[in-house]
Amino acid sequence: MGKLWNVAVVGATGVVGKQMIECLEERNFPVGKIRYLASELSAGEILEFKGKSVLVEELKHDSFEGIDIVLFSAGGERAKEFCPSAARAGAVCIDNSSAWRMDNDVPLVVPEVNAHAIAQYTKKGIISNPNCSTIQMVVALKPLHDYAKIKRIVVSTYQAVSGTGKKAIEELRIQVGELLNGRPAKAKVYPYQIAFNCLPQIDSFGPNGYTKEEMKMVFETRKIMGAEIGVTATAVRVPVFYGHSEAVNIETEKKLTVVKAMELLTSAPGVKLVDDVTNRVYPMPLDVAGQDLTFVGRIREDESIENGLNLWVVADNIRKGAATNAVQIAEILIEKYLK
Ligand code: L14
Repeated sequence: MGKLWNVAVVGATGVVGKQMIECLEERNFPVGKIRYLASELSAGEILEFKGKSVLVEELKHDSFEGIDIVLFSAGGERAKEFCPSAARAGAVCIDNSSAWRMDNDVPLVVPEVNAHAIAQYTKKGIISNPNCSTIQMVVALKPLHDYAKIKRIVVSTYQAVSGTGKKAIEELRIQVGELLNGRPAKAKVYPYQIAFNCLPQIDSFGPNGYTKEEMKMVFETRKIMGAEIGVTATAVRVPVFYGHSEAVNIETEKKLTVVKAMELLTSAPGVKLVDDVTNRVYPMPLDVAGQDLTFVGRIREDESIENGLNLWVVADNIRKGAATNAVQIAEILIEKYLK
């Protein structure tokens, strides 16, 4: 039997934390001891791991003794405070928040795109998991970039409520129920009603008029792809529970035909091409929820410029956009780097 690793899941009771646990189970990650950590509010809950009960403990600075790998999904504030403690205890922290993503000493990793960057984990003992919308976009674009060199990306996102967490999933469910019963919908998590609506705001606005979510796509894409690509984004919340969709327009240096793009995407890691418009076949969030791949369809030439292409990219934001990506990083970490 190979070596077993002691794993802590921080934010274990959250939507992403629970999915991380499920991914560890599904992928048969070689777990020795498992530890579930969460805020004071959730401590005391019992969750399972492979059929055995595990108590959720309160996250503290000394929670990480004897832990090898921490899967962290408890928000930026907690990540800023507790990832360094985990690293000091000798663990490697894979953090899902935006807290460490743009730190020069922290690798920002999508295994299909820049697995080599994992080597940089030694600098701070932290690896960042990118933003959900960024992950699925770079998985789809990397093979196209390697062939034709992408100069510019224009992306619009259609993001599910699950990205915000349990309360937002509940909010959409309750609003739909209330409205169908002729009662008014109350908005608490989002600034406006999300049921039967679209909100052109994800996260807060910055001084340039873009939201933080939009700017994450700009900066994170460049860091992961290791290229000075121009990126401009519009991030929109839609009344979908699971699965982010993206309309992506790229301008390339070299000509990239639809046929060539399809060929590249057919053999690309982590991608599934779902593109047969004569039979009305294209990816949709309802179909991809629960799956780990990034689905691409609606590939067509942008006839308004010389070298342009349009694509439709869909993935499960809680899986590939968060938990699966983090566990994939952990798999490479133990296979190549940890001893
Ligand atoms: O940077 O959908 O990971 O509200 C956190 C908020 C992803 C989107 C991040 C949402 C974001 C999420």
